[in-house]
Amino acid sequence: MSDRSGNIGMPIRMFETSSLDLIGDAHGCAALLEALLDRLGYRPDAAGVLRHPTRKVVFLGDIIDRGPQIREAVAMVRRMVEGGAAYAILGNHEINALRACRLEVRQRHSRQRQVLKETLEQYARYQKEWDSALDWFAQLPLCLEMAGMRAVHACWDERLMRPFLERQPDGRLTPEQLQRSLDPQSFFFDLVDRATRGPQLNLPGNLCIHGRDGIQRKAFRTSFWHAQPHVYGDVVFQPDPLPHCIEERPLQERELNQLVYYPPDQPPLFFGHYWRNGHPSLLTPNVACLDYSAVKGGHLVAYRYDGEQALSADRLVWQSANDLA
Ligand SMILES: [Mn+2]
Repeated sequence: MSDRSGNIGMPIRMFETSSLDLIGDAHGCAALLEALLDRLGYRPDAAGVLRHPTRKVVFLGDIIDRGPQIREAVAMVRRMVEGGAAYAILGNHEINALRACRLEVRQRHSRQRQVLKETLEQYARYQKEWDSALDWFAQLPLCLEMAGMRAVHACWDERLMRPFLERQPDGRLTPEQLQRSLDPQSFFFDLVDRATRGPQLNLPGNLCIHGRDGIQRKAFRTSFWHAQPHVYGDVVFQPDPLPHCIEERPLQERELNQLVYYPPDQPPLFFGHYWRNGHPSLLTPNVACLDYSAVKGGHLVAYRYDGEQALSADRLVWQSANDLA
């Protein structure tokens, strides 16, 4: 029985383990998620919580939006977290939902509005359930640091994360901090933006990226595990390529200062967010991105972590949308 009596964040039947299965962005793909969990050995208990006898899941955020079964995905993940079978952290899509629905922020980008609209439509006849989901999102942590590893939705920037974790050791944003994260001049804006969206660089001049999704962008997502990047092409980390002429353009001092670096002597770091394609692989021995575009016909990817400080690609497990058909 899960506790519905008010303590929404309170896990029951917790046990300590450093055997964790980290899972990338599910984006409303409940059937795919269930299939992956089954493959990983999670089975429903009497209360319907998917559970493993010795392991727990860490969901890396972006459970909502885009996919066909958003309510089901949220319910499955939430039951696991509340049942002590999993942890979950916030993605930019949950932050976006909280801002729109709780802080009543009108989204500047029609893209964000459009994406959230799909979630709101699926919850349209379940308003109480949506309110309750928002309550639950509001108390999820922005990051996790446990069992010798770190997890965040997009990017771990120690310069922002450490001062935050010193104040909030559980990694949860207070309502005031979430409110303050709307102010682009604030520490909490930088913290939430960096953690859930990752670092970006603006393109020089009037250059634009024409994305496959039909959207033009004036900035690109940057990697944070290269010790000494020299040119734009060294740091671009997104499905859409840079305008051809600037791959070889040297990074300016000012741009180098905007980059983030996660060094190889730090604990293993897991994140999602970046819409990777192809055969799942590690980025470095201590950096793993587990988002392989599951909702766009890619793979839902897990890493089976057992406390090792050097990650191994043979611990990646995935379920592909095509295999379910
Ligand atoms: Mn994301």
